[in-house]
Amino acid sequence: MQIGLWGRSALCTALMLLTALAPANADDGYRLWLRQTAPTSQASVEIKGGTPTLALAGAELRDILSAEDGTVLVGLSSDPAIAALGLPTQGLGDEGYLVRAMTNNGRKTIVVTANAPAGVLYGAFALARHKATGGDIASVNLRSVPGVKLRVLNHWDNLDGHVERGYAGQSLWDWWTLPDFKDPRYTDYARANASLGINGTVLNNVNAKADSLTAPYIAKAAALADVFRPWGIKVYLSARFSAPIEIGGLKSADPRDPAVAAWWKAKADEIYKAIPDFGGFLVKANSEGQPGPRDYGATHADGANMLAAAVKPHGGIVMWRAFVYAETDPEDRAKQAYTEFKPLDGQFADNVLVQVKNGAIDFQPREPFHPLFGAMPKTPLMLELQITKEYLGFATHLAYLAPLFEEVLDAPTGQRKGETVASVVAGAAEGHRLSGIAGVANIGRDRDWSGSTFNQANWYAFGRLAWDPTLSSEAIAREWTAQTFGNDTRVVAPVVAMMMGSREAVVNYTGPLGLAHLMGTGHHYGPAPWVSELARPEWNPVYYHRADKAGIGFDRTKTGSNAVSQYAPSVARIFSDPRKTPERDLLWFHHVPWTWKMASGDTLWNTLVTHYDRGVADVAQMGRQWEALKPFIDQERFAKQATYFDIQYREAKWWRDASLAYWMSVNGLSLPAGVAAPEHDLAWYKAQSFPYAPGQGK
Ligand code: GCW
Repeated sequence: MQIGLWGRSALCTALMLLTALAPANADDGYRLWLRQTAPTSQASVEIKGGTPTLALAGAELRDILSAEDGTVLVGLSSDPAIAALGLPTQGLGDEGYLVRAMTNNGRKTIVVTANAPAGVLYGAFALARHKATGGDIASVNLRSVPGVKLRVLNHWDNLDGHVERGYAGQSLWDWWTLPDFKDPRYTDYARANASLGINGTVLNNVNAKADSLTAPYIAKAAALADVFRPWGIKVYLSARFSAPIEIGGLKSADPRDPAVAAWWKAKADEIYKAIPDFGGFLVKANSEGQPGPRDYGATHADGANMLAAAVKPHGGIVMWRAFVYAETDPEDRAKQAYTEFKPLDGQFADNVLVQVKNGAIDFQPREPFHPLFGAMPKTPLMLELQITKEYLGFATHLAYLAPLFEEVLDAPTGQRKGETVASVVAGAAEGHRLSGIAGVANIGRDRDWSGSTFNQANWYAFGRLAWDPTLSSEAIAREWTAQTFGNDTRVVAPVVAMMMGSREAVVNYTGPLGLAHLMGTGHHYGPAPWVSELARPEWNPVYYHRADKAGIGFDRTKTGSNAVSQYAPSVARIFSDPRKTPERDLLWFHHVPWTWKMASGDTLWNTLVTHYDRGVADVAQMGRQWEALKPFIDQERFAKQATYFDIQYREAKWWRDASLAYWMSVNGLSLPAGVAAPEHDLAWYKAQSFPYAPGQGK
């Protein structure tokens, strides 16, 4: 369309007017939790040393500290000016930091220091967080060392831009315009991660294409690595195990074949030429149709070690996933990873980590901790968490995941005295050199990065817990809220309360009391506990809940699959006994009658109904709490979230109604007096279909 001169200026005036009328506090969420506005008078920041990372640290501090805060001294602990101060920098390692206010030559000074540049950057962000959460600058004294070495995002991003289980738009990586165009968002992404201490990112989906390992894609990954490097972030790639066949022209990918090993070695050399600090490979092998060493009768250790040898000369590592369940194995799916991997303990090369999901099935709203934690003491186990909400309401539902992460980290393994999943993962319990936590990212091209403001909190919480697995989910919620919505207790207290109850609400309306895997086929959106006709038994929700006229739940005790025997005896004893098993996990481990008496004295059936109702009521309550916050939240983020609560309420009710309609069709029971009947009959719920639901695998 042609716009004439007059038309254009009228349009400009109209636009200017519109801008002037728009609420001054509109906010699209792009800035995440990094929202501090520059001070009117900047502090004097002295950077000792010339690395790009130190310069970034200095720039962050200039943006947040004002002249009254004094002089800021930024640099490595080895710098003579800083060494002369005699600060306790021993034990900070490569990434820990020290931030301290002191008087130096009679001048008020804040020192931000570490043994290596990345630590200084983390110190700068820690100071920013301290300030934004109301901390005093004049007396600041912060010291922290990360509890876990590899703090890595896993992007399930395909090369065509589709993100598997992604609910925040297309992939952030525009592979087509890389390596030439380095979208400024790549820098903003790196900065956000660095602010949390995330130090690695796996760029492509674990359901990998071999193309990622071809020369053009290595060049693209190298361009991203160049952007991320100054922010302390290493790039990793998911490797397709059959790549030697697909792009190498070999006949086999057998890890014991010297030609295959030589191909990977040459490939690693090629990658390291382009990306000298390349982190290494992540591998999903022999799982859900992916190729792997088992195709050749070799073990997972054979496969991992062959790749580990290829990256070892360059200091690289291999993250080998334990998420396996065979297409032909009739064993309880919850047992298969342990069965396969436990015997391999001690056989992995010293630059391999085995990456284990938090629970034994698949990122359900609640799962007991994975029995492999504590059971492979000779192998560093990397914890894999899912930040994207595949099973917790996609982009729209508010489900703050830190309580879920915390629940697994705090779980005692029972294997050794005082040992928890966190201490296994941190490597401390078993004395490992390597340690790691991975999070399946919830980041995409959506303007607000994660599909909703509250989803940003899950990215944030992942990063904070990966740095310090002992942090409490509530403390993290508080600091995130203060930085995201402003440090006003009238906002922080109610928002934190909403967040803290939100995951349990999702558990209650989707699968209370240990139920799991009841979602729709393929897209995983919405309830479908009735599904029973899929080819493999463990694809069907009925496999997981085992509801019949008499009762409900999966018997994983001696009388059933005996999955409980994979836990340490002290833990197994608890899970074997339905009276000792925490009620939240009851139906995960036990098949019990509908009339089973719960601790409250009420029946299982009535209790189940109460949980569904509580889940829906909690969502309604969150919606009301949010409404009350309207005066304090900018219009744009407020309105989007208010709509999302409407969606969540509708869907929570749908989960409850569909589930109850189905359970009643199985048990023939009626609802307790006063409980609302499902809105539709079961046939209606079964008839719903969602062909274009986002995030599906393809
Ligand atoms: O959670 C399931 C997902 C798959 C995913 C798989 C995995 C990347 O539904 O989409 O594939 O787990 O973790 O490998």
